[in-house]
Amino acid sequence: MQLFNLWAWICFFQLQCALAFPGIPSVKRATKFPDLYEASIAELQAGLDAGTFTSVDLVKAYFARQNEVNLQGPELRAILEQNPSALEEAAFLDTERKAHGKRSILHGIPVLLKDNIATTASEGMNTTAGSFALLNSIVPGDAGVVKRLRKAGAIILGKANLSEFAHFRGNQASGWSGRGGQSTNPYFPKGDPCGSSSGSGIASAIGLAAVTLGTETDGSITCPTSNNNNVGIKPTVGLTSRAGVVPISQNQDTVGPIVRSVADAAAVLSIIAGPDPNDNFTLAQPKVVPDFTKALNKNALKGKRIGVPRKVFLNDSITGNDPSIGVEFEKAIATIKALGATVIDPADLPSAEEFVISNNETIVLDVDFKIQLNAWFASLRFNPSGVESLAQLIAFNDANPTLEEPKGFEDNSILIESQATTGRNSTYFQALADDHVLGGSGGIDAALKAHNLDALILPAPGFTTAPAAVVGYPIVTVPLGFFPDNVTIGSAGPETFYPAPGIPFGLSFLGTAFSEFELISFAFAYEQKTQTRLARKAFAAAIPKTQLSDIVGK
Ligand SMILES: *[C@@H]1O[C@H](CO)[C@@H](O)[C@H](O)[C@H]1NC(C)=O
Ligand SMILES: *[C@@H]1O[C@H](CO)[C@@H](O)[C@H](O)[C@H]1NC(C)=O
Ligand SMILES: *[C@@H]1O[C@H](CO)[C@@H](O)[C@H](O)[C@H]1NC(C)=O
Ligand SMILES: *[C@@H]1O[C@H](CO)[C@@H](O)[C@H](O)[C@H]1NC(C)=O
Ligand SMILES: *[C@@H]1O[C@H](CO)[C@@H](O)[C@H](O)[C@H]1NC(C)=O
Ligand SMILES: *[C@@H]1O[C@H](CO)[C@@H](O)[C@H](O)[C@H]1NC(C)=O
Ligand SMILES: CC(=O)N[C@H]1CO[C@H](CO)[C@@H](O)[C@@H]1O
Repeated sequence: MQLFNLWAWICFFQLQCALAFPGIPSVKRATKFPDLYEASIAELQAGLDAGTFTSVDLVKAYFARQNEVNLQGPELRAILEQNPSALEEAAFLDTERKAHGKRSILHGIPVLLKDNIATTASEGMNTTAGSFALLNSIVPGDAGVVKRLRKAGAIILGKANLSEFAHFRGNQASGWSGRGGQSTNPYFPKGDPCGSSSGSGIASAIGLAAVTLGTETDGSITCPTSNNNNVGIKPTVGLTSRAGVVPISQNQDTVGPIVRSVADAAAVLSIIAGPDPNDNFTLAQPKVVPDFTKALNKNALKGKRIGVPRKVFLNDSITGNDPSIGVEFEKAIATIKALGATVIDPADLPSAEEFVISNNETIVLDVDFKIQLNAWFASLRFNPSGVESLAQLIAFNDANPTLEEPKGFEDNSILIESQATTGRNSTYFQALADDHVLGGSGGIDAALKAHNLDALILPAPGFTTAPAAVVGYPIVTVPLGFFPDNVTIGSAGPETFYPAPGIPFGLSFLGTAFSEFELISFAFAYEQKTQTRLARKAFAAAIPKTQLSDIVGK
């Protein structure tokens, strides 16, 4: 026994003994280098602190994993750019860690950003929202959330593909951009990754980065989280800064993490949340940013009251959801009861039926997008495409069909609809006020109040993001299940399929403004009990093979 322990201990520090003692060290090797498919921030941080590997090793490993699957093999097209300065940034942060210890739990951790989140041009990456009209443009500087990440010692690993302009371009398949092409799901060949934070969702799913960030206006964090077996947080509008994010609407846009566990999501949100003078909505948040990692309590659902807003949102003939989603959702209700919660079912939103017909959201987004995108173009130091306005963007797309309107991806209808708007007039303000009632006092808040609830739950697919979207409320999404092998394969665009066997779907926890702490705690309790993410892996070709053992010391 003693001998075994001794060798195990030595082998912990010496890779070579994998060869000398093949039986014993295999276990220890696994302990030494976390599997990057699943590795948590805490595991990576432990290895970095112990000196088992460095951030330089991590960046090399993630780049290699990206190269394996991005444009070859399954051609997932999740990554638009690798940060040419990432290795240098990693080396600097490794040296700093050795000399002074770590700045935060994100020190030396590689983070992938959706390509609508700005990074200073001198670092060598573009910020384009996937569009050639913004290629080589010079942004004024880092986005507010990127400033926070850098201050915390995170490494910006690269930019992720997305639905172009965060899916505010036209009737297009999810996950497509002119620059990146069609990104696809790692759980089914040519499966729909959903969007618009498609590349972030794909990359998180199979460990192409330690952490990813996405943005949501209505569904764009929740849906790629759901389709790719991830955990995502769509924060309350105004909790995370949108300064330096290619906009759709100040009333609905929000930035949040897409990662593999609730613990990682809580850690990342704790760092990116907070006020930013460049985004006045963030000045209205509660004075102290909570430490969301304190919400990670396995017993959090005990004694809580959770509502099921069944009307409309769980009606498959309205949502178009495959019945297999409902089957897994009913099991989730049972689990939540078993975890000690009282489930109120139904706990309907009074406004539920309005969401099927209301045009208020479209009015608000169309008006905001034109104003804010024109401001984005005006803010650029330089834009070689010459595009300076939404009108010119439409003209650019039409003039460059090979780049921006290839077969099956020609549509610009949302851009055109937005261009036709004439500013924030009384119709706009009425629609915005109506939205706040539909989502809030006549929607989510009404249901919470009527039944004295702590949160609501819904399957992530469907249009369950709409009530929270229009009022700016938070959503936390965790893995719920996978489409069964006999599901009827559907089409999601010219090149993608949905549903399809093995494609994951999520469970969403919803609440009122700034209820992230509670939602995270409920999601954690459910995640720890079910561990659904671990039940199924990506298809074989979509699982990158490079591990830290291929990099460290090589
Ligand atoms: C943008 O990408 C191009 C390659 O397509 C690269 O040459 C250029 O340096 C990048 N621009 C910025 C501002 O990072
Ligand atoms: C923030 O500023 C914008 C633009 O000046 C304005 O439209 C908006 O009402 C302000 N919002 C808040 C919450 O102060
Ligand atoms: C579901 O929606 C359909 C179509 O609107 C409606 O006819 C049906 O009554 C709804 N089902 C329930 C249970 O509400
Ligand atoms: C906006 O919402 C209100 C309240 O539900 C509704 O009465 C109105 O018809 C909606 N507006 C549009 C244009 O759909
Ligand atoms: C406000 O502008 C929209 C176009 O953006 C137009 O359809 C609507 O009629 C305008 N409302 C008023 C009251 O002028
Ligand atoms: C798939 O199998 C399940 C369970 O065996 C069954 O209930 C369901 O109807 C089947 N679905 C289809 C589309 O055949
Ligand atoms: C890092 C990477 O693989 N980038 C690629 C993303 O997709 C575009 C368009 O296909 C390629 O040009 C990049 O090389």
